[in-house]
Amino acid sequence: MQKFSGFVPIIGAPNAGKSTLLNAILGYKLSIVTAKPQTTRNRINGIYTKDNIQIIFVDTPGILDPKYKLQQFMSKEIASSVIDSDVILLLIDAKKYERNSLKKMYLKYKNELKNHKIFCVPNKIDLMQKEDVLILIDEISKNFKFDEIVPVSAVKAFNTDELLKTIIKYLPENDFYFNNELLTSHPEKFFVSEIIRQNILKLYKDEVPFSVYVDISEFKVREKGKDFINSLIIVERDSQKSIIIGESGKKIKKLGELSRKEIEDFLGKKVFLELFVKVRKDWKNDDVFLKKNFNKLGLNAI
Ligand SMILES: Nc1nc2c(ncn2[C@@H]2O[C@H](COP(=O)(O)OP(=O)(O)OP(=O)(O)O)[C@@H](O)[C@H]2O)c(=O)[nH]1
Ligand SMILES: [Mg+2]
Repeated sequence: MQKFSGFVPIIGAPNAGKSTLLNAILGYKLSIVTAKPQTTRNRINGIYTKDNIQIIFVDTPGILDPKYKLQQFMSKEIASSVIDSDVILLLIDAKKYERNSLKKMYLKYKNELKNHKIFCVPNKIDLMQKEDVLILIDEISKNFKFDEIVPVSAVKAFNTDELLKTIIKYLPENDFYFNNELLTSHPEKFFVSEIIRQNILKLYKDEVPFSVYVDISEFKVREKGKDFINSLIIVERDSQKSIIIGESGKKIKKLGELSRKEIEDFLGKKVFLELFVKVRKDWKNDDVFLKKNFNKLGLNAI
């Protein structure tokens, strides 16, 4: 049987719903989602395989003008995910549509990637009246030359089947890149660190979650008994270390309990989770630190 396969990055402004869309299509909570912008920091691939079709969706960090080195690394993750892609999904928050901000992203990617197919995917249409969605589609089609416009609601998985069908029409004939059963090519360790980071985003306020890097320093799989996971929560300043730990260690205990349960659900087995907090001054601007950590997780594997 002929096989069709390709890479489909999901790009767009922070908080547009890119990770939610990836999870909705896969039917699995792979990528972390929070109400806060700049949740996703790396490109994360989710593999959809059905019959003779394999689509490697790539969730990406939100598009922004980098203000510090971590954001530069995040932007590089977007650039490297679009370069070898087949169809690009430019996701927008339909409720917050502004012609000029779409134009900025559209021109950037349209000019850089002349031979790529680009779809516009207005998301969050569950928050809109049907007539307003039609007006929006009309506005976008009059002002831009996207290959397709497919509105969706990622949260309700509404019209995501239509989106899949439309992507499939554009897929090149190609052998599968990955084994049929694989849901992602990233290591488990990466998702374990993301689960902890998601809970940090939920439990702590203000800039604290954005000053945190979660490193899995040890992950021992044990045949008998629980897996052993040691995680380092790296912060930028001493004051943030005390906030993460909380009064008499209460806060970090809660973080550990919540994360352990979710890691156990994800891995399908019991784990022993140890959390430590360490200060690395201004790691968000530390080239050596960022290079080492962005490469370490094997995220450049695809
Ligand atoms: N009502 C509604 N909310 C949505 C929809 N899709 C996503 N959201 C919400 O929007 C917020 C951001 O979702 P994410 O999936 O984390 O957005 P993202 O684009 O991955 O964000 P970054 O990783 O920060 O760039 C979350 O609170 C989601 O629940 C949708 O279709 N409808
Ligand atoms: Mg995201």
